[in-house]
Amino acid sequence: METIQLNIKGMTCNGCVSSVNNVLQKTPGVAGVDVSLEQNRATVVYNPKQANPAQLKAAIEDAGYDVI
Ligand SMILES: [Cu+2]
Repeated sequence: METIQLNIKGMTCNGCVSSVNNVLQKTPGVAGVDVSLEQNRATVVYNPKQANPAQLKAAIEDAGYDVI
């Protein structure tokens, strides 16, 4: 397992946090997600054999947020 922190732009409320949480948890290979509204950050634990940072970033962007 690997852990990555992604800085996210565009989250304004707990609904946004839930959206980001959901898309990340639906991504194959993701084992754990923690999204912080205060820090505008998602911490993701993933299996590098099944997921990669580009896929995680794409999932967040597809949900309507920017990864910076
Ligand atoms: Cu929101």
